[in-house]
Amino acid sequence: MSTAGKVIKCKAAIAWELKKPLSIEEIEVAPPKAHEVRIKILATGICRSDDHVITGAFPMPLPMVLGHEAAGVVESVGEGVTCVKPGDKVIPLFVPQCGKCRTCQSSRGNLCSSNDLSSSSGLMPDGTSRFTCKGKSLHHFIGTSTFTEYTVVHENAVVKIDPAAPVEKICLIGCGFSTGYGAAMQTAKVEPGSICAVFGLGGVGLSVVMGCKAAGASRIIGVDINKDKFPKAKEMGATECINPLDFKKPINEVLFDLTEGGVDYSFEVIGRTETMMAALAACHENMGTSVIVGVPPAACKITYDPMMLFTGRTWKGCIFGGWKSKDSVPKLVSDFMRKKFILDPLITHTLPFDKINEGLDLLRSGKSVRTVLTF
Ligand code: PAD
Ligand code: ZN
Ligand code: ZN
Repeated sequence: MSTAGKVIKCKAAIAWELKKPLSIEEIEVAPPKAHEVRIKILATGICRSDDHVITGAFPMPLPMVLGHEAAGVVESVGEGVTCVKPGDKVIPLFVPQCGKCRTCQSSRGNLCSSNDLSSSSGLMPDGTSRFTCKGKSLHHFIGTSTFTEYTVVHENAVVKIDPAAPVEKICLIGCGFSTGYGAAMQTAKVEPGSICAVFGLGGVGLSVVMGCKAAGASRIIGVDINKDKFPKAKEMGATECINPLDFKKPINEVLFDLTEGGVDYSFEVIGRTETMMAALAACHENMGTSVIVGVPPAACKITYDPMMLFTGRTWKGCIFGGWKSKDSVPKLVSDFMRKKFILDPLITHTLPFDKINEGLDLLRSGKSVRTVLTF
């Protein structure tokens, strides 16, 4: 019996309060309105950005259905949707691409003005929610919400991919992999022979390492306070790894000495102001570029000597690796299918959706790179 046009009752993980485990409950998912798409989620990764909402570092209105790195199949579409149809395999896009706004029209940017990262309303573009639980309305997370069996997204925030792609792997193209790989390839535009430093060797940091390697970097220095992350980083392309806790000197000075004057490209893939500053200071005073990838913690400011930039350093940031999402995600999936890159080493754990809190604990304890939840 078709579910199109009807409310679907299904399981979802709800963040009711800060710093509490997610609660798996039955929710109601309303049918998609005009220009919206209802998706059956098949696999979703757990990203540190989801946990940042739970800790309060990334403030969002609660209660909320988190999750933003997923793959699924279209269950039904609202009026006027032509980009996908029921049965299509898709990836939801937390950075949408409307094709009409100033950023979408420019060849340079990717942060479509219809995104809900900047506004953090927790609602669909029309200002309402499609989720309810026990009579209460639940918020959507950055236009995606994938910790649920069914979700509704705007048509600008979903793209069709190769039906043969394995969902439990390519879900990482929805965030972690693309964010890291793109930070190196798209945002920094790492050149062959460059020296790179990657601060933070989680799922996103390792994807930066992969991007630096693919771009032909000659040295890729991994920096992490958890040395258990080093073997995998080396497997993915890091030429050396260092632990700031092993040195008396600040880590930027260590990197400066190791590279005789600083790296060409540094990436902060942790989300801490101290390491953002250290990554900037670690790059060459004139030719170095530092990219902020880690989500800056709420209400934290950085004070720095403008001489750091005056001498010529470049400081940038990127969301979703700088990729225009609708244009790039299907291509990245095709590149994966053609074995241009691999995702297996990033996936350390696969768990059933019910074990989502176990997956979050694995991330917090540093034991996992990516946990993928299957439904
Ligand atoms: P993760 O927690 O798996 O990895 C972070 C790594 O940093 C871990 O290996 C830690 O051991 C390490 N670390 C922590 N503190 C320090 C320190 N002081 N010095 C050195 N290393 C340290 O997270 P992730 O890879 O899922 O995400 C990394 C960041 O990227 C996080 O802030 C997340 O919110 C952000 C992110 N940004 C985007 C974007 O679009 N910009 C997308 C996805 C994730
Ligand atoms: Zn993410
Ligand atoms: Zn746009």
